[in-house]
Amino acid sequence: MSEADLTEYTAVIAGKKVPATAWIDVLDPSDGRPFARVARCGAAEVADAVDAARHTYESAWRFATVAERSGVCRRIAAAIRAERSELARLETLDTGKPLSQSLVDADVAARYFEFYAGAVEALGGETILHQADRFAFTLREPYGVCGHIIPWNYPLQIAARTVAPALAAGNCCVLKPAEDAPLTSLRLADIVLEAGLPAGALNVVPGYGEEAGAALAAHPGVDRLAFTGSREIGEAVMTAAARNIVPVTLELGGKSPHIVLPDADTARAVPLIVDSITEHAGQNCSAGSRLLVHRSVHGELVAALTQAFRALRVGPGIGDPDMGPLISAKQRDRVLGYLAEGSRDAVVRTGGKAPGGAAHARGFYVEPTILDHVTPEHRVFHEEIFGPVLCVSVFDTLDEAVGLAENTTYGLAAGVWTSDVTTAHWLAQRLRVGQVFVNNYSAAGGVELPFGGYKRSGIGVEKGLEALREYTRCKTVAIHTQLPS
Ligand code: TXE
Repeated sequence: MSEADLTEYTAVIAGKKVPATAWIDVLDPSDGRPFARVARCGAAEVADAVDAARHTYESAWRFATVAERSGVCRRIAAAIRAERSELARLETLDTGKPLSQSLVDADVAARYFEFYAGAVEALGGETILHQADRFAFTLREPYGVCGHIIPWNYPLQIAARTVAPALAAGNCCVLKPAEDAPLTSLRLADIVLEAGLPAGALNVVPGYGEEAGAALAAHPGVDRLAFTGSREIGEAVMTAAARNIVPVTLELGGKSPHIVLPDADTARAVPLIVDSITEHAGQNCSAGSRLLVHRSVHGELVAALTQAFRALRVGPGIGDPDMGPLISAKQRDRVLGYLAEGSRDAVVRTGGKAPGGAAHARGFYVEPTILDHVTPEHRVFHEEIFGPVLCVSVFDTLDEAVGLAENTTYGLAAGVWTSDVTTAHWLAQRLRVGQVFVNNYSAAGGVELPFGGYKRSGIGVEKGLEALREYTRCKTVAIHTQLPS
């Protein structure tokens, strides 16, 4: 495809498409070929976007009534639903994920706007009656301008997850999508305008992280930051936030375990464990990437999982296989590096390499892989591989299971598989993770469920009512109520 044939996507600032001065090619992960190009924004465009957000905040959005904000969010949700197929197709071309997963992403994105449309209608402060001569109450006020830096794995879902509560709460936003998958964020910028959001309330500036991303994180006009991505860049964003003394939400991934006890319903567990590590080829912050299994069911469970992994159809996302390619050559090579090391340290039950054959020759594919008998000495036990790689470890006692689960700096999610209710509660309380799923595992599902990491998985909470509160600040007003005597 020549440059002239590539569809072009430009930044959206103050409701207008901004002519680009430089471009980034957008590759189709299923064959590595460019199919579009996107504006390479830098500090100047970010500054314009922050100014636009500030202007709309001060002149319009902060004075919009709750009914107006809620109404716009509902119309955005309806517009996303109306464009569900086209958004999903774009998401699949951009990220490589199977089409049916992208359709779910579009539905979840719509749900975020719907949920926060309703939630903001019920948002209020509290009254604090602490003295007879004083009436005090709290107001929940928007921050003003919020900066959102998002990754490439679930662009549409994560854009909506972070922007919907911010807008509903009365903030204006500058969104920096990942250079590897920016297209649905830019389409979202059009959709919100068509749905009646004031121009400048959501500005989208695509570009490289070290250019547009760093400029947004450091901009003194940003009142609050939200970042989803790698731990290293999370640290950089938090440092930038510290310099401007602004709050930041960080969602930095995980190494989430499934803990399978002898009394688990393994027939129920198998497909959900498979799904949790192969959905979007394991490029999911809350992927169930470790399996901690009781010795008595280890052989049976690993055999069933191996069979299920081998049956997965891997191919271009647009054909809706079970699993698509990884996002980029960089990510594929990173995962293959872990596999080379992991296959020396552990036992490869299935997978372990890039698939051969012409069908997968140009795309960024990795075989769904099970590494068995992984122990805490191995790097693959601790580090986020971000690929379709399940690392299996064996335990004998519950304390040992908790010890293994805790033996990582991450703490995002965990799956617990048991038919004993006391054990389930005991583990749910004991594990230092932000979400515990008992006899199910669906971290993405449920926009209503708060989601935030313990330990180095991040700070702050996304999703649910908690996230709406996080996009508002608390002001206390105290009124003297003593009549003059
Ligand atoms: O992430 P980056 P990468 C993890 C996962 C993956 C690894 C690397 O383990 O293998 O991170 O992925 C922007 N200032 N996760 O390199 O670089 C960047 O443009 C400001 C977990 O793609 O952190 C993009 O928009 N921003 C994860 C976003 O940060 C910067 C999802 C994320 O990119 C920047 C993705 C800078 N200096 C990766 N540099 C999750 N938690 O779901 C980059 N960015």
